Amino acid sequence: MEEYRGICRAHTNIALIKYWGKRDDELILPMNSNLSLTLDRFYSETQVRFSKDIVEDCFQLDGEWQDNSEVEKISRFVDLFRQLAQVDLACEVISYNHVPTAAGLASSASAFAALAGACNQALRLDLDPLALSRLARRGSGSATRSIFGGFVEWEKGSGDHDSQAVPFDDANWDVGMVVLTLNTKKKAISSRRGMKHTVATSPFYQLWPQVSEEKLLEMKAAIKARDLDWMGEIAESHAMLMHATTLSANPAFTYLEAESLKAIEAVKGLRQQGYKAYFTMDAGPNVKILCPYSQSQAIIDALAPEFGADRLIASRPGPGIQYLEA
Ligand code: 2P0
Repeated sequence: MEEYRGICRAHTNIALIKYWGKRDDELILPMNSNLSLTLDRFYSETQVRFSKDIVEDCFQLDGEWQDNSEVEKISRFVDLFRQLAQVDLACEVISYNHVPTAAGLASSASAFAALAGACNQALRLDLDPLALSRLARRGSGSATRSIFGGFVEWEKGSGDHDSQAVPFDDANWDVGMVVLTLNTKKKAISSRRGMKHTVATSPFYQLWPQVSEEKLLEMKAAIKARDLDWMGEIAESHAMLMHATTLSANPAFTYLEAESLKAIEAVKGLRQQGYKAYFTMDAGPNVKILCPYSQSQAIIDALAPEFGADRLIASRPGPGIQYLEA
């Protein structure tokens, strides 16, 4: 019987220099190069099976079969791999997100990176990691970076052929993140929609590509110097630049909530107590704290009285994708 299987694990990542805005919606080409840290604590595991037995594409996530609109997204993505392999079989995708629901982290980065890896293995495409990151990009921009571990740069490139992630630093030193979850509800404005609206309507957005490239260069120097204070200052500044573009969109919107602002103040308070702790925020209200991993438990202990210990999760840097036995 003609059947191909693959199974792959990919970890999520948090950007220190944000991806915000596309120059090509179809190919998912970003306006600016960006940089993230892959996290060990949160990952997706995805199994794909192509077989004549399967009548039509289907997709199960965390034990639940998904509806047509979700299956369609997966099908379109898997088509890229079917075309490369010249295979015309339907597939079954079974995926688990090992992201505590309470973490409130988006999982599209780890999800599409894991599915890309699983398809690569199943269809014996033998794609190298750079080629795989270009394909993961077509599922979700942030998935581009989840192919690799440690600090990863997504080079915006000049087109589909070179808009890809490259590993920048293995992060094999005392660095990590604490995720502070403030709200786990599905966000009202998806990243995809939020960035599109911002690019189209914010007069501040024209500054974004240039400023981001400058901050990226500085961030790379700070990482190479392993200077966490310098990294943290750039990360905070760049995150707020992103949120300023949403506040200046028309109509304006924001992902910040009242508790996010409290958390930002609390992180600044930690610094006054001598911790190396710096915040970043993405397309949601949750706050991620960049810190030396060795300080993460003390930071959790310090924030727990105000925010609750069950809403604080520490992570070390994580690895790139892992092929698991099919
Ligand atoms: C990032 N975000 O660099 C930025 C910062 C959110 C804020 O990448 O439309 O889910 O699928 O490419 O990758 C989230 O956006 O968007 C994201 P699509 P994606 O992490």
